[in-house]
Amino acid sequence: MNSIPRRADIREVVEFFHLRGAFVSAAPFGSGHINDTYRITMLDHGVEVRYIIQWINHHVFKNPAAVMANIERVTAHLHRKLAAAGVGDTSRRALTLVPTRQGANHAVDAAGNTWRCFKAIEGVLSVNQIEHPRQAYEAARAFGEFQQLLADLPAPRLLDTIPDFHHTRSRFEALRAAIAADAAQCVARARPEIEFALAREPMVDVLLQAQARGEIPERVTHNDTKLNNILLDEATGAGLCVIDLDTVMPGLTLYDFGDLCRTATCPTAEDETDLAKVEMLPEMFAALVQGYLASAGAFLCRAEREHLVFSARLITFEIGLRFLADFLQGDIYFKTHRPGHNLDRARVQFKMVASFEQHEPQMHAIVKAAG
Ligand code: ADP
Ligand code: GN1
Ligand code: MG
Repeated sequence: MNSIPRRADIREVVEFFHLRGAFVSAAPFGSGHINDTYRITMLDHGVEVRYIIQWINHHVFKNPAAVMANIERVTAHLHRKLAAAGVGDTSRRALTLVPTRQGANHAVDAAGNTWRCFKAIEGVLSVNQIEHPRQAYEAARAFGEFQQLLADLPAPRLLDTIPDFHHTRSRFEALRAAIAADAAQCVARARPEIEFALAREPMVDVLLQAQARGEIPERVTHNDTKLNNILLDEATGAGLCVIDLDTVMPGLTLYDFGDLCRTATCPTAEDETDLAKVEMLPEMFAALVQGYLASAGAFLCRAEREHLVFSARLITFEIGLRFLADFLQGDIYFKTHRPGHNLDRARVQFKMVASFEQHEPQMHAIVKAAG
C-alpha cells in the first residue's frame, strides 16, 4: 500500500536474525515500489559485514510465508547448480538467506509484519537507467542463465504467490473496472492514456492464447526483471546475481525478456516527465537479444523466439495498464512519491509501447540477425 504505518524499529528487527558482529547502522536502500529494503552494517572483529533486511508487503503478497518457501527452494537450487557447474564461491552468484535465531527463513514481528534477511553481496552495481549496451547484454545473459538454472527445479511446482501476475487480459479488465468505478475521480485527467490503452485490447490475449494452444511452455521465471534487479560486478561489469525473487513463479520466459526490454531499452527513469526523451534504444535491444540468446538460446522453443519482439511491447503495455489503473484507484498499490506519479509512470510505459510499435521491423531484423 501507498502509505504504510510506521513499522517495528529496524533495530529490533535486526535482533530476529542470526547476524555476525555488533550492530553499527541501518539505512533504507533501493527504489522498489512494493517492499521496504534496509542495508544493515555490523562490525565483526573489526570488519564491517553487511546484510539486506526486507519487509514483505503483505497487502501485495497475501501469503509471505509462501513467498519465502519459494525463495528458499530457488536459492538452494541455484547454489547447488552453480557449485555443480564448478563455481567455487557461489555466494556472489545467488542470494543467500540468513536464518532467524530460530532457524526459520523469515521472522514475523509482534504487529504481524514479515521480515527476511540476505547476505549483502559486495562490490556490485544495480543500475536504474541503462548506460551502455554491455550492461544490457550482461543483464539479459544473467536472466537467461537464471531461467536455465531453474529449468530442473525439482517438483512440486512453485507456489503462485500472486495469481495471474502477468495475465494481461486480467490486467486489462482491471483497468476497465477502474475506469468504470472512477474511485479517485481521476478519469477526466487521463483521457488520452485511457484511449491509448483501450485501443490496444487485441494485444492482451496473444501470449495467453499461444500458451493455451500449447505453443509456449510454462517455465520457472522471475517475473520482475527490471534492470535494477540484476547485480553487476563493479569491477568487471559482468552480470553476477539475480535478486528480488518475490515473484519467482511459474510463468513465461517472454514475460522476463519483455520486462527487461521495458526497462533496459529506455533511456530515462520509469517516471520521466519529459516524454520527448522517452524512446526505445535499438542498440540496447540488440544487446539484450544477444545476451539473452547467449544463455537462453539453448532451451527456447521456436514460438518463444518468434515472440521476443512482441514481448517487449506487451509487458511494457501491461505495466502501463497497472500504473494507470492504480492512478485511477487513488494510488493504492505502488508506492508513490508525488501526486500523479502513477500517471507519469503510465505515460512513460505507453510512450515506450508506441516506440516499440514504430521500431517493430527493425527489432525483427535484430532478432533475425542474432540467429
Ligand atoms: P525492491 O526492488 O523491492 O526494493 P530489491 O530486492 O530489488 O528490492 O532490493 C533493492 C536494492 O537493494 C537492489 O536494487 C540492490 O541495489 C540492493 N540489494 C538487494 N539485495 C542485495 C544483496 N543481497 N546484496 C547487495 N545489494 C542488494
Ligand atoms: C514493482 O517492487 P518492484 O519495484 O521491484 C512490481 C512489478 C512492476 C514494477 C514496476 C510485486 O516491482 O511488477 O513491474 O514495480 N512488483 C509487484 O516498476 O507488483
Ligand atoms: Mg528490485
